[in-house]
Order: sequence, then C-alpha cells, then structure tokens
Amino acid sequence: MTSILVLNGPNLNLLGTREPATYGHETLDDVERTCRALGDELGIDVAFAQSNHEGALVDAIHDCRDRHDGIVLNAGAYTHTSIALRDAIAGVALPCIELHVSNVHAREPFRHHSAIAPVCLGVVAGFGVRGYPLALRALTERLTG
Ligand code: CA2
Repeated sequence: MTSILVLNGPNLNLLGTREPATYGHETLDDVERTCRALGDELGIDVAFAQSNHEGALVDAIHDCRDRHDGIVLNAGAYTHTSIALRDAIAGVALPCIELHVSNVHAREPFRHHSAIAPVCLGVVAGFGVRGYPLALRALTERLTG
C-alpha cells in the first residue's frame, strides 16, 4: 500500500493555541485526524510525526527510505535555514512536498527563502491547514499515477 509521511517541524505542536490570525484555530491533532481520514478515503497509509529538533527531523526523513513512498513536510522555520534537511530530502530521493500553513511570501522577507524547495516536488503555502489534504492528494496522484 502506498504510504506517505506527514512530517512537521518546530513549534507546529502549538498550532491552534496561538496566533490564530496566521495559523487558524485547528490543532495538530485535528490536522492528523483529517490526514488519516483522507488516507482512508484515498486508500493509502498516512503516518504523522512532529519534532522541534532538526536532527530528529533528519532522522525521520532517513527512516522514510524503508517505510514510506513520499513525504509532506512542513519544516517550520527550518525551511528557511536548514541545509541538513535539504541534504536529507535529496539523500533519500523520495518525492517531497514542502508545505506551509501561512503564505510565507506575504510575510517577513526572511520567510521568502526556502532551503528545501529546490529538492522538493512542489510547494503548497497559504491555504491554512487545508493545505495538508491538498498536498496529500497531489502527492498521492503523483505516486499512484
Ligand atoms: O506557515 C507555516 O506553516 C510555517 O512553516 C510555520 C512556521 C514558520 O516559521 C514558517 O515560516 C511558516 C512556524 C510554526 C509556528 O507555529 C505556531 C503556531 C501557533 C502558535 C505559534 C507558533
């Protein structure tokens, strides 16, 4: 069965608790439920994880090699800085979609640069947490043809 890891980076465990104008009211648990329900609908396995630690995210990406077929990655602020995450994505050579809840290009200039976009299949940003199912559908289409 096709399997996708939805991986979340630093501070996304706070989703739904603060800054609702930017990130909305839904929690990461809500997002996980939505993604798992969509997985059932699409007939794919959806795994879900979050870490605040860059190395743990690198490990999670490496672990995808034997377990998953693709990655939906909201790398949080590491998106803008992490060569380690970029190298991990390139290293596992699995299709990865970069995801952001907010429209990073309409925010501060330091959020406009992505270290990981060049090694990702595509980017979904600015659709709130609705971006997660959008990215999952797009990646499933790519994987199952
Ligand atoms: O828009 C996104 O999904 C981001 O990846 C979220 C990151 C931010 O650094 C990126 O530039 C864009 C931050 C996640 C912080 O999430 C919070 C949620 C609620 C309250 C506080 C932080």
